Amino acid sequence: MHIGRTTLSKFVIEQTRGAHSEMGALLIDVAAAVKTISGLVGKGALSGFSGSMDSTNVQGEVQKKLDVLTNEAILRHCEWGGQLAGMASEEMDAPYAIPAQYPRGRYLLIFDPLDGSSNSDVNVSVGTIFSILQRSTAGDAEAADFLQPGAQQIAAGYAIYGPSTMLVLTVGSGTHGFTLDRESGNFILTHADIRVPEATREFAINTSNARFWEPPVQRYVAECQAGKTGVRGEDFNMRWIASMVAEVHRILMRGGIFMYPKDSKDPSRPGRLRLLYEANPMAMLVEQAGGAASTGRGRILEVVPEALHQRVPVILGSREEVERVERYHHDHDTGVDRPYVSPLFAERSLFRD
Ligand code: AFP
Repeated sequence: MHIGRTTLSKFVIEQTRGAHSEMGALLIDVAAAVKTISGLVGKGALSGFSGSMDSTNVQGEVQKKLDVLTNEAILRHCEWGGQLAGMASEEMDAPYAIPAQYPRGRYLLIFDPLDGSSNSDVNVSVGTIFSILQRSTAGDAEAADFLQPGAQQIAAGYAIYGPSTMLVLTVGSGTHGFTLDRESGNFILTHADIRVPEATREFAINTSNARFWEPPVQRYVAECQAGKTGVRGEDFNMRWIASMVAEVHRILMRGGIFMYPKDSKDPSRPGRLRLLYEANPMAMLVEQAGGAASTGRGRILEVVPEALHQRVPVILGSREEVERVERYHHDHDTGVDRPYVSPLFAERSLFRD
């Protein structure tokens, strides 16, 4: 029993009173969608929805049945309330227009309905990520309306479907975690004002891409791997779940750094993760918890988006480590990390052939 404890509904109504009270109602609908998805994902193989569809999404990725179903769940739960001008998602090429029979509002909801979905077939944690922006006027949203820097987000959050289901949320005043009480169906505030530890000895990166990374990331990871024997003088630990939600959740709980940096694997992509519905909401949550989120060359929240499904390098987590990786990028870009070569030796001369 949780009588007297703060429910998500109570929290959002209190936090959004005034200028954003309509957004409070929207967040309650998002939470209802999350409960539906939690039920679906929690059934595992019993749901009959494991495996892939015959379709691909706009990024050319094969869609899982659960990608499509969870996308539908969010659309249906959130389209009717009159708070939204439109929705956009990883699973839809273009923004979703609110059906004619429902009123329109000024908010924009953009989401990844099932992040890490390749993990769902192997019973590893997955999640939902969402971001809320606003339009200056009510009416139907176009793709251009979503192209706002992350610093303009009004709210952001994720749900993690792990051993327990949690919803982690920011409305711009701290990052707060709610745990789903499966008996009462309520999200209960269990992690108020989460703070990311500033220093860490744990990093997360897909090291199979090491040969494609830029030198600053190779330098940082090599130093972590060298541990006590290297310049850091301390041993590090490494984790990789391949589910950004699970990775960010661990970092919010106990610190660490997560990197999906720029690489040369596919030169048409500046990174793997999507700016508007993966990087931006996570960056806002991490910054609101006292951490940092960077592309390596600047704050993620200041990137000006050019396309709905744009990708971006992501380096986020404990502030000291993110700043170190940024410094290594700066060293590289300014040549500080390269040994000085005398012009005498740089040219064909007596000393070189
Ligand atoms: P999916 O949602 O397509 O499974 O992708 C998950 C993800 O976007 C992110 O959650 C992970 O951090 C990252 O991809 C994992 O990528 P790799 O498979 O390249 O490690």
